[in-house]
Amino acid sequence: MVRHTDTPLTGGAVLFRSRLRSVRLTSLLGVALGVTFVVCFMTGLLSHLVQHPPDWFRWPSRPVGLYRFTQGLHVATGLATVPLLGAKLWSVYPRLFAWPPIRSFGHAAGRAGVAVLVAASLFQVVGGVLNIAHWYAPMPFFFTAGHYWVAWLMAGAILAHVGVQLPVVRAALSRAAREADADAVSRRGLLAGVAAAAGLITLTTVGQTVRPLAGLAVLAPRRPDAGPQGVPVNRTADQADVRARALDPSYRLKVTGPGGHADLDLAALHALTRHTAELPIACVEGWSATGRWSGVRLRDLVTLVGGDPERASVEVESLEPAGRYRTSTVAAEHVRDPLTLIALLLDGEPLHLDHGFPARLIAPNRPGVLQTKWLARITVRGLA
Ligand SMILES: Nc1nc2c(c(=O)[nH]1)N[C@H]1C(S)=C(S)[C@@H](COP(=O)(O)O)O[C@H]1N2
Ligand SMILES: [Mo]
Repeated sequence: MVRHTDTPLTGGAVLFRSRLRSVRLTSLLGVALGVTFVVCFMTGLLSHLVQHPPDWFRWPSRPVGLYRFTQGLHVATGLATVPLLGAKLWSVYPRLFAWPPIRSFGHAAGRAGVAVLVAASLFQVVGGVLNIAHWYAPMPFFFTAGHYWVAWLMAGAILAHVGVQLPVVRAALSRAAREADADAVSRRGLLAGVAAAAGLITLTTVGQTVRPLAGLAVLAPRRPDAGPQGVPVNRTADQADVRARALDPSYRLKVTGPGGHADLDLAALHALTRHTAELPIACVEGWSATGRWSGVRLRDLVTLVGGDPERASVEVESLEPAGRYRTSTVAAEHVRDPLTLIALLLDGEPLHLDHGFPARLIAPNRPGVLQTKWLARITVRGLA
């Protein structure tokens, strides 16, 4: 059977004696990690584009739950990576102590590439888990920017790694290698264990977005049904420091467009034609929950101030005095969609303060971070 070629330094044979380690095992785990990485990378890139759209990028408003699906997949594959990555690092870590540590320039470059890959992978997985746990203390940088750039670094390191290792992997996974594999039975047990761990993590977290599995979501940081009005909350009114402003009786929603301006108090908002839509909040952190929202169509407000509801884009602004998510842009695709609402009610009741009372944006197929709460101002932009 093929063992890894780097020989651990003296004593290694005793230290690292598991017979399960082999090029074949590492290759199998590598293929599995390749699959989870590609899915995680593509869905993550998509989420980045949706949140920071360049000019050429258009994100549709339908199907309403598309982002819920892609982001649920992003977080689920990221979490499933944890045991796979752990097992893969275990399968090769004796090579860390290979002797001599550097044999040639090429060997040194290869080891440096692997070091970058390992560091980037751990950064992504650990950072992602800390982020969904809302534990930012160990990350003294803006998480999403770090997560995004290191993903590219990781993609480059993986491409280089695959380029170097592909012949090794192909040989290790060939039929001849499989037949010559004396430890196949116990290795299958190990792989089954890793697969079971990945499956268990998925099963106990994916309920945060797949509602029928909600009862099993014991490891999920957010339960899809735990929160006021049956919908979770990421940032409360007190955390956002909007309580006084949101409850102020002189509250007005200020709507500005090319044809005029409207200051709408609660009574005026409630007097406008009301519509109801069943739409999910799909948080980038992987949880989602469907609500029955009622309120005013955004396109009707655009018309009210003389904008073109088919072509206008809109800027919404929160009462929140500071914070990254106090404003968002609603592109024309979403403005014109009749399901895009300035919601006043959730499940027939006035919005809970933590869900954005007096008024919030809710649009189909839109990341949770862009479903701005506690709206203060709506500005209709020209044609975009
Ligand atoms: N003004 C404002 N709106 C906001 C946020 C915020 O921090 N400030 N958080 C967003 C995030 S990250 C999510 S997932 C949704 C959650 O909405 P909910 O609390 O009603 O479930 O609100 C969004 N709207
Ligand atoms: Mo979110």
